[in-house]
Amino acid sequence: MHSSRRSFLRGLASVAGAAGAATAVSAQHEGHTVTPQAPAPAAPARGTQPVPPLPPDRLGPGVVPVVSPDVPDMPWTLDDGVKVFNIAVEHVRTEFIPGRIVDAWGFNGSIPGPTIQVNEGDRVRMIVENRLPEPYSMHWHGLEVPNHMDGMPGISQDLIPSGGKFVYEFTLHQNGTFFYHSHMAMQEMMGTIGLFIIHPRRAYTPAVDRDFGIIMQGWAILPNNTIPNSMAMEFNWLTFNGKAGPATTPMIVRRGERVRIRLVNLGMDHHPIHLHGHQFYVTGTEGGRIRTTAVEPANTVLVGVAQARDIEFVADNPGDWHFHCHLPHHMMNQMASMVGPLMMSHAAGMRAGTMEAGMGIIGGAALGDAARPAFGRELAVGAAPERAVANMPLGTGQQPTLLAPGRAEPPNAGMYPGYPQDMFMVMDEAVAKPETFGLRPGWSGGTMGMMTLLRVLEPDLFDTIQELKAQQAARAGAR
Ligand SMILES: [Cu+2]
Repeated sequence: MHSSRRSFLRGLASVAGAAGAATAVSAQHEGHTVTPQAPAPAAPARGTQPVPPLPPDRLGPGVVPVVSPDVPDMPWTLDDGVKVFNIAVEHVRTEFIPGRIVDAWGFNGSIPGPTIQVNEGDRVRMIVENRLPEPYSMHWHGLEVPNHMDGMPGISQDLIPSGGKFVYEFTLHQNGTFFYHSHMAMQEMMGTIGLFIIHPRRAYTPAVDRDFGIIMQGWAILPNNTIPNSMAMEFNWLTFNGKAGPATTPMIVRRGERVRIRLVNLGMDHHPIHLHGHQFYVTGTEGGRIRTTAVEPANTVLVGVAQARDIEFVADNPGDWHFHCHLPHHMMNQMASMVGPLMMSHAAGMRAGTMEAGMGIIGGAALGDAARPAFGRELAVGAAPERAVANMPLGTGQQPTLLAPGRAEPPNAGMYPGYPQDMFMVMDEAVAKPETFGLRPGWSGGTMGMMTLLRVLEPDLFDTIQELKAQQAARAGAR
């Protein structure tokens, strides 16, 4: 049963391959004289350049694996020289910050999906299983694959029905930062994206010591809901690799190391990503490596939707540095205009409302006078100071829906009556992990939304954190 299924899948791939090889014949208009053109200089067809393959389980000389904080790597098996990936697109329950539970869509239990890491020259087979309640197809963003492997619904393939599978197979002749995602717009907004890193045969010059990968996503999730509104045009949760600050795991580097960070953006907003304490060079785009003579220094790089940007720098300024989107609204959690009375400690239950009545939040129109204080348009003056308004699990009263059992509540939650959000909410303990060891107490208060940390550490602290990580891994293994 199992082997016949496998050969069926393989057959599916080869049938698709034959179809894609068919040559289109163009019709000529009658009566027109067609002047024969000189043949174009011979150029290799896309995807046919000979690339000496690496041993499948190795990276090229000087290449270091990409670390994508908070996201696992996608495992693969080898079948007759082909790297085989099993990718299931499915519902995933995740947590943006402690207590903020989200039900969205991802791959293999992760949002964004696990990071694919392969080598230039590899042949890969992607067995995509659709566990969504609706049809699906997978697009390989930026990859020069045969047309019928491109995952365009209707154009290049039939959609994969719910419960179905489709096998993609192609050879990788590029290198750089790519990604995989649904080609159905609303599915993109539900989270279906993952990194697809193709390592070069040998390291770029100069080689880096650390290589990180981060995917940016924006979400519209009403208070007391766990499911993103994929049609919304206003976004109140912004994530790096599926986590919002301060739950984003810091990037740990040793002082003096050369670092690459790969940034990928898929959503409704462009993100200017800023690094503190250092200048960097933009060394790559979603199209591949930038010529060394063309790089320019910066400390902020705009990563547009559907773009990738690689940045590189020497981490020679010791300390803990913010690395974040610089759009002010993207440096916050649970945006104020979507919160208001629903989160009040004395609110009598949920008021579902309607979209028409104000983004589904409160009674009355969102732009009407009644909603002015709740929407933060009358800060201090008309903001109903007797009301405790918080953007987080509240310190007082009942908060029945989103607070996971056993979570410590931030001590200052709800302490600014009428303020549209708690601007400085310390939750060091709730997000503590080896990578946060040694941070200044209170650090988590200023790290929200699309923010993380680059920690440029002296060897002692760097080694201590590695030891803590090893202990944590050992504990997890023992469990
Ligand atoms: Cu942003």
